[in-house]
Amino acid sequence: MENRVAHLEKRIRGNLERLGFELHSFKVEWYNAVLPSAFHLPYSENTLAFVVLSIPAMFDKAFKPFLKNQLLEKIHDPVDQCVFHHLSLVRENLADLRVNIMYDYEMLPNRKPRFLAQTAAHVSGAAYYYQRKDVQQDPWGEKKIYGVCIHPCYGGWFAIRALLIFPDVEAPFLQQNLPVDCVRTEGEKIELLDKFNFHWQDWSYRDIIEVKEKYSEEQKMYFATPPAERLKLLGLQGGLKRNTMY
Ligand code: B12
Repeated sequence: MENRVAHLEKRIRGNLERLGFELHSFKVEWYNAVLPSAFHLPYSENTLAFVVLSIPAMFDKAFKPFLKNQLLEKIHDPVDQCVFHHLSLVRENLADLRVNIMYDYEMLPNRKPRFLAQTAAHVSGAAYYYQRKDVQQDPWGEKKIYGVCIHPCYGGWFAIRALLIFPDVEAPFLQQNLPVDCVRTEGEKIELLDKFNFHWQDWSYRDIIEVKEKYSEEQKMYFATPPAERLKLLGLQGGLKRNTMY
């Protein structure tokens, strides 16, 4: 059983890591344990799952080649289409196994997200999810404060793209790795949540820790450009409707 999981993980990593994606395994039990039932993933507790992140290299290694080779559907976001394309290839490569893929942008009929990306990143050990309750002396009063994940190598320069769930694979032995609490002090945690909530457009929350690599000027320019102009920026035609900045 352990070998089967290790082998599976190696196969998926082989497909995704060279494209600027990161993969972190977890058990459904860990995710469901911190959420109310309305958000539970409907699988047994030992079910094996992976959270897929894109790191700064994804833009050059996966996205730009994808744009050159594919016919884009204009109504969908090109980065989402690129991620969808590569995860569909993973599915094809695993034709012998059932895999359910959930994307960060998918909503349920009740308008809740299909999965909570930040909770998945935290419980898998990929990136610490800093929330208002991590701060003792809360300065925000009545304001609504959204939480944010920080990756130990890439700070805020990454995105949480998808979950891969293997309904037929049980991983009772999987050991949970706790995420690195890299934003150490109370003051830095407050600064992080302030920046993410009130100044997210200036990118500064992403640099709350020293990072190994961040988005290139070109990648930042792409995400900062209104959707209708984005393809032109990369020398391609056409306008876009969905505006992601991940
Ligand atoms: C809806 C949404 C928004 C909405 C609302 C935000 C929100 N957090 O509710 C809006 C439009 C405002 C928004 C904005 C942004 N967003 Co947004 N958004 C989402 C989305 C699709 C769903 C989030 C959601 O609805 N959460 C529901 C709430 C209830 O969840 P929650 O607050 O985490 O509460 C749960 C936890 O606290 C948990 N819990 C309880 N106890 C414990 C204990 C532990 C240990 C843990 C782990 C969990 C846990 O239980 C709660 C539920 O009951 C996610 C992608 C996804 N699928 O998750 C991206 C996402 C959160 N957004 C993201 C980003 C980057 C942004 C923006 C910067 C940029 C942009 N272009 O949109 C802005 C910044 C915020 C701002 N200042 O406005 C990133 C964050 C990445 C990161 N590093 O954390 C995400 C993950 C998308 C991604 N693909 O990477 N967003």
